[in-house]
This record gives sequence, C-alpha cells and structure tokens, in this order.
Amino acid sequence: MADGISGASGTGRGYLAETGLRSWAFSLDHKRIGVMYLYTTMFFFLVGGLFAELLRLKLMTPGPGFVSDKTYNVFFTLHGALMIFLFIIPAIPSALGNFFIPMMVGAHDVAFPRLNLAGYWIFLAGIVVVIASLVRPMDTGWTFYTPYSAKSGAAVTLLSFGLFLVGMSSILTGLNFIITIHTQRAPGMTWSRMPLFIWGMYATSVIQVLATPVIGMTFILLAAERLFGVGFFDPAKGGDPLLFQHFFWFYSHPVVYVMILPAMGIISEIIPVFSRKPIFGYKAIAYSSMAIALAGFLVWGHHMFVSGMSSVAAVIFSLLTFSVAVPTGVKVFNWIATLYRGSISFESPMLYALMFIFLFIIGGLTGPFLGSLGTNVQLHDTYFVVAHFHYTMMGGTVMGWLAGLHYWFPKMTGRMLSEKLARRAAVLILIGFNVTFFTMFILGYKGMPRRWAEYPVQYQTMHIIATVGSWVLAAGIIVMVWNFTRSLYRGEAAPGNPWGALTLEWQTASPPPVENFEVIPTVTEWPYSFGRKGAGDA
Ligand code: HEM
Ligand SMILES: [Cu+2]
Repeated sequence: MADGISGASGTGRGYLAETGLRSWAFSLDHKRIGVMYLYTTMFFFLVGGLFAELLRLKLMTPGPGFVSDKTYNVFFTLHGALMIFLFIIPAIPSALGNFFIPMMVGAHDVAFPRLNLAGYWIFLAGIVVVIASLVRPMDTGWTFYTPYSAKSGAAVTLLSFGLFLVGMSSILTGLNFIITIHTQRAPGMTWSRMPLFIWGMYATSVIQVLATPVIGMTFILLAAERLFGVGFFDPAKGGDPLLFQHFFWFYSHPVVYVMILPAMGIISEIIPVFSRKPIFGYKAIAYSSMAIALAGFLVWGHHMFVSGMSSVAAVIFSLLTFSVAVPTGVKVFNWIATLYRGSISFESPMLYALMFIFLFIIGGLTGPFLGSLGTNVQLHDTYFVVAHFHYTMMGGTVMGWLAGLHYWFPKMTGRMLSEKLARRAAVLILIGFNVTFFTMFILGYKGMPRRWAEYPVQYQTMHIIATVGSWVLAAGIIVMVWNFTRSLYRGEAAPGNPWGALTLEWQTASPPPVENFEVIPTVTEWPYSFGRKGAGDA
C-alpha cells in the first residue's frame, strides 16, 4: 500500500535498545511516553479492580459485613474515581494513541514531543496529589455531587486539584494529537486514506480539548466554595446544587465518548484484518465518529431527569439522547457487514473485538431504556445503571483496549503473546463478566438501589451470583496479566507484520526503530484493500 518502506525484518531491540530510568523519564519518543502511560494506567486498572472485589465481597451479605458502611462508601468512591479518571479516560488515548498515532500516519513523532513528555509528568504530578488527598478517605462518589462534596470532611479540594492536573494533561495530549493528525501525515495520506483509529482519535481529541476545561472550572468553583465559602452550589449560601450537576455532566457525558471512540477505532482496525475484507462503509464509520463527538455535547441532561427539570427540557434531552444511537448503530452495522462472508480467523485480538461487539450491543441497547423518561424514573440510581455502564465501559472500552493490546503487543514489544493463554483468559473474562453484570440488570430492574452497603434480604442470591462471577472475571484478568508478563520475556520473536495488516505501523520492524521509519513512506491507497492481489495476505 505504500512505497519507500524498509527495515521490516525485526531482529533488533529498536526503540527499546537504550536502558535505564533516565532513558525513559526524559525520553521525547512518543513510543516510550505511550509505554509509560500504559504501565501507569494498567496499574490503576488493577488497583481499581481490587476495590471492585472488595465491594463485591461486602455485598455477599445483606447486613453489616466485614467493613463499616462508611468504609464501603470510600471503597466505591475509590473504585469509581480511580477507574474513571486514572484508568479509562487516559488508557487508550494516552497510551495506545501516543504509541500508534504517529506510526499510523507515517510520522517520526507527534507534532510537539516536549509537550507530550510534559503531559506525562503533569499526569503523574496529578496522581501524586490525588494519592496525597486520600489520607482523609474520599466518600463523595466519583461524581462529587454538591452540597455533600462542599461539606464532606474528605480532602475534596486537594483531590480536585489533582484531577485538575490530570485534566490538563488530557487537554495537552488532545491538542498535540489534533495538530499531529493535521500536520504530520505522510505524503499521499489524504483524510480519506487515514486509518479509522486515527479518525476515532481525532474525534476524541476534539472532545478532550473542548470538554475538559469545563470540569476544570467546576473544580475551581467547588474549591472556592469550600475554601472561601462562596455560595455557588450550597443552597444554604444561596447557591444551586443542580448547577453543579449540569457542569459535571456537561463534561462527563461527552467524556464517555472519550472512553468509547478510541475503542471503536481499534475495533474498526481489527475487524477487516481478521476478516480479510475491506472495511464496509469507511466514510460512514469515519463521519459517525465526528457525529458522536458533536451529539455527545447535547445530551448531558439525561443524567438529571429526576433531579428537577422542566418537562420540556426533559423531552428534548430524551430525544437528543436517542439521536446518539444513530451514528452508534451505523458503526455496529458496518462492522457486521464487514464480517459478512469474510474469511474470519479467531486469533486473540479478534476474539476481544467480537466480545466488544457482543457486549457493547447489550450495553448500547439498554441505554434507550434509561433515556426514555418513563422507564428512567423506575431505573434511575438502581443496579440497572451499574449494569448498563459496565457493559459499555468494561464490555466496550476495556474489551477494545484489550483487543488493541493483544493486536499491538507484537509491535510494541517485539514478542508474540501466547495464544493459548490469551484464549483461556478471554473465555474466563467473557463468562465472568456476564455472570457479574447481567445479574445486575435483573437486580436493578427489581429495584436494588446503587451505592447501598446494606440491602433487603430478597436480593442476596443475586448478589452472591454477581460476586462469584467477579471471581471468574478476576481469574481471567490474572491469566491475561501473566500472559503479558511472561511473553514480554519469553514470547517468540515477532515478525514485522504478524497479522498481515496494511496500516503503516506494521510496515516497519517490531519493535520499531526510534525514528519509526527509516524513510517516510509515501501512501498510495487506503489501508483496507484486503482481497486484492498483493495486499496483506498475498
Ligand atoms: C472487576 C470488574 C468490576 C467489578 C466487579 C465492579 C463492580 C462494581 C460495583 C459492585 C459497583 C457499585 C457500587 C455501589 O453502587 O454500591 C461499581 C461501581 C462503579 N464502577 Fe465498577 N466494577 C468493575 C470494573 C469497573 C471498570 C473497568 C470501570 C470503569 C472503567 C468501573 C467503573 C465504575 C464506576 C464509575 C462506578 C460508580 C461508582 C459510584 O457509584 O460512585 N468499574 N463497580
Ligand atoms: Cu450521559
């Protein structure tokens, strides 16, 4: 698909050749920065998961358990906040985006490598502040709703300063990616020849840049209220608590697309490669990313239907919410059309991609139940919501992230993963996930409220089923982490292009050299021409 590519044999250590702490900490190489983000976010995925298992353990009994109700509040706050702010928002953009955007557009690096490194260090500084704030355990829930968060004895001001830094890093990264995609594309890579992961990351970056300042300002207002008693949100001081919810969701709804769009981009890369067919509906998939990014800004009110909102506003937010289903459906149908009559092979990246489609359809189809005004009243703040967002965030984004990690592991490390272990982990994760979270749809439908430490005894059987499911899920994740660790040292050497993919990152050595390409490639067509002579599997 491109001329002028060399060095695809893959014997050396490439960008990994230099060793030592300094070679990482001060590296301007987008690949190394991506790897640092990967380790950091993966760490918080595991810590967040540990809190999840503690929550599930407590919920096996309806009465007081091994932790007090107050400690339970701390556990779900930390589980939610760590998973959202330190894992899932940065996981794909900052780690895989950093590593692969320059490679996939055929560049030597991002547009501003120094800013990129600064972004990582600001992220880390934010994490340090967040951890420091936890000496007084956080109990507000990850949503920090006022007036409680304005009064809680927890170190909310310090924590929000930490998250402010994390957000700043997110803005810098998004800005860097937008400019990289505009200015660093290889000769011949027109917008309609860009890989769909790049389109997904472009839409994501736009949201990061436009939405993140809003949460930053909200945190500043909250801090001003706590420190100086200015009455923005506390009704006792003349403020309005609903204003906080509006600000919070004006950021936090668009941000669910920061979580899901990059994962959708990964799926759009993997499906054609493992079906050996050109992607179906390229333009529709590319533009639907932009449409989702735009529509995502117009629906935040669906989190507040029962908080107090005029019925006119509620009907409008409900209608707009349904409109997001259209571009989302466009993607799912196009993936399925790509699979149709393809010669599909089931290597681990494809397994995770198919799991994504299956689980995301369940997560996606339960959204409209919450977006409808009538059913929302029944389901609001129940386990139905918990099930819905775990199907989209874990069934969607986490599966997309895992699909990407399995797909790109050979490129990033120069080693192949063990397929046997990868399959075993995938089966455990699929079973464990559904047992844990499908049960929560039923629990929620029957009225079990979320964030309750104790509950009426009739819900206990289902809580036990969910907890046992979470053990199977955890077992799958342990097998997967073991596979990553083992393969890093003992995996077979990876060839430059083990999957026969056509995007540019595969047309250089594994692991890639520091400068990615010895000669910048010239692109002559789009990267999905499978099935034509000489393309991919020829
Ligand atoms: C091992 C897998 C996981 C299990 C077993 C699990 C379990 C739970 C449970 C039981 C709750 C409800 C707490 C309550 O309402 O009392 C919860 C809440 C939550 N989870 Fe997870 N979870 C898992 C993975 C994830 C992942 C991967 C994410 C995001 C990336 C996530 C994000 C959240 C959020 C945002 C909340 C809401 C917290 C709140 O209400 O403040 N979880 N989880
Ligand atoms: Cu929303």
